[in-house]
Amino acid sequence: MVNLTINGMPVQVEEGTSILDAAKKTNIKIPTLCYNPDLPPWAACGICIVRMEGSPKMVRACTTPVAEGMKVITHDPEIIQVRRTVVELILSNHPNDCLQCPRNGNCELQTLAAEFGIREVPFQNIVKDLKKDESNPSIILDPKKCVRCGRCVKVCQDMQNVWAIEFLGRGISGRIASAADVPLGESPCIKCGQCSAHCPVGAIYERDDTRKVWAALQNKDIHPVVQIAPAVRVALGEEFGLEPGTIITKKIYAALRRLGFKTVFDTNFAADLTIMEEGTELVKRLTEGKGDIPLITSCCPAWVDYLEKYYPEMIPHFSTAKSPQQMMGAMIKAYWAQKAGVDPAKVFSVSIMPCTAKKWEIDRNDDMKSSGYQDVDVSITTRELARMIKQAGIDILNLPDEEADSPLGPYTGAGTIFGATGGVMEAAVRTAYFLVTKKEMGDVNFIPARGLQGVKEAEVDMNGTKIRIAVAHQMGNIAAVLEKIKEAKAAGKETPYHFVEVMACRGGCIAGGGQPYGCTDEVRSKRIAGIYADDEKSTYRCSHQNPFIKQVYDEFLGEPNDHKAHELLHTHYVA
Ligand code: HC1
Ligand code: SF4
Repeated sequence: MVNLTINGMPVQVEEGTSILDAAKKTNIKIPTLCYNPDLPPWAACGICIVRMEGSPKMVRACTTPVAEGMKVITHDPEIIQVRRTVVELILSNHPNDCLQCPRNGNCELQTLAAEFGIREVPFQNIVKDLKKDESNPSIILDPKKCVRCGRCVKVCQDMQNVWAIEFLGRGISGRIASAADVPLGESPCIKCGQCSAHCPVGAIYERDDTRKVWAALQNKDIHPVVQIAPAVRVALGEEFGLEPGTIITKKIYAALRRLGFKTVFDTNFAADLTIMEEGTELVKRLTEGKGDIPLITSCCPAWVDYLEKYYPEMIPHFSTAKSPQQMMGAMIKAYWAQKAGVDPAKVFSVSIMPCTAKKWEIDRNDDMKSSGYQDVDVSITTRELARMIKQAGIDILNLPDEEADSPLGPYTGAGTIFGATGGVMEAAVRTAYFLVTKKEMGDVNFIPARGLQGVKEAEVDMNGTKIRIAVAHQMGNIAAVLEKIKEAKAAGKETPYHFVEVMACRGGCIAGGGQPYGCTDEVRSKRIAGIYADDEKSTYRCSHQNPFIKQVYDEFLGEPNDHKAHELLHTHYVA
């Protein structure tokens, strides 16, 4: 341990701790802009400067480790003036059009300017004439607003291992651009939105589709139907001042009705449906030798895009089951509309997702029109829904609890846990165990699949049938798992896994690119805890136990993986 003082206060921290983190321990916040707890610090912005007692020299708190006997001063008039000048210099290259900016109200630069009390900038305002790139279906790049903090590039290259964006040029003429400066829509971008979730300003943000939704809600000829994804319920509350992980599912249902949706369904129900289809597919591949082992999950669209682009030879391993979003879309127009006597041509189907890639998925290929119509018309993120609720003046936290509509609403705990890394695996194990053994699992908690470790491995014993599984999240962690599978195959060895779950974002969908800003591992853990709390209190915790799942198979689909289910609920992939 290292002993030092910060502003005269003694503090003891582990060796290697940065001054920035040590200060946090004494409840001192040193301002930052380029720093983000998900990423290693790289001292790009210079706002976090501090000095040692009695020394005129200033050092950057994010990259300077503590040392025994250090006497750190984090705030004095000169330090504050230097920080203010750094902010002023950034503002001198910034459009400063806060009122029209998508980050108005939650921009880290705006907050710094407010905290430093900047009233005028003593430097000439020179903003480069750079064009907005709107070629990507999920995210928009506005290089004019870039503050050159480098977070998005680090996220895309280091966390996600995609390398779709980079810095072009140096210093003041540096700018963020897609790799090789092609339009972002033509780049290798997988639409995960992690760059937008980590950008401190409005330089990269989600495409806003709320106007399409408002238009549908105002059209009297249209029947607007909505579904909400598992991870939305434990994060939307943050936009209204609640702690991460607070579950407000029933208030979201109520708010959606007040926005004008006539029917409110829950993607969790479709997650149960996915488990019936994917679990059956797994058991068939294992017991009938139909298809490649391991089976790999395919409900995360950014992951689908990644595999199609980078590992096309692995496509036969993908589950053909559509994602829950798309299964719900198909079921709404092909099944529910008929049952409810609503013309499917007049149904407008909206999904609320934690994810920006879902905007791309709704149009991924013609399988997304399996009902004969566009199965999901618009997908909006949690952040977009929060804005709609605020625009409508809905006091969501004081709404009465309401239920989702039947039969595509009621869900099991297995459906909810899809939102956390390892959740699809755990939900599949609960049902696969039943399909293989014809018995219910005693304790359905499958702990080895849980937690934030990048790759999790385990073995499940299903009455003597041993199934090896792997769970990977955060795209940069995936290659190792895929390479292990490929190596074993090439060497003619036994497969290292039978079933693999992959989610593109760290922590799974709870930390998707469309979730409320400010996601750290602490926030991820709280949201995950919310997901498992929802699971624990569910009446049913296994997808096959959902009475409404049984109903849709009896009334409409037949058996899992049968002809009708294949037509509506499965898809294909292309290299
Ligand atoms: Fe997800 Fe899924 S879990 S992909 O993270 O399989 O987005 O929440 O809706 O479709 O259910 C996202 C979440 C989501 C799908 C489900
Ligand atoms: Fe990279 Fe994901 Fe952003 Fe695309 S959306 S540029 S893949 S971080």
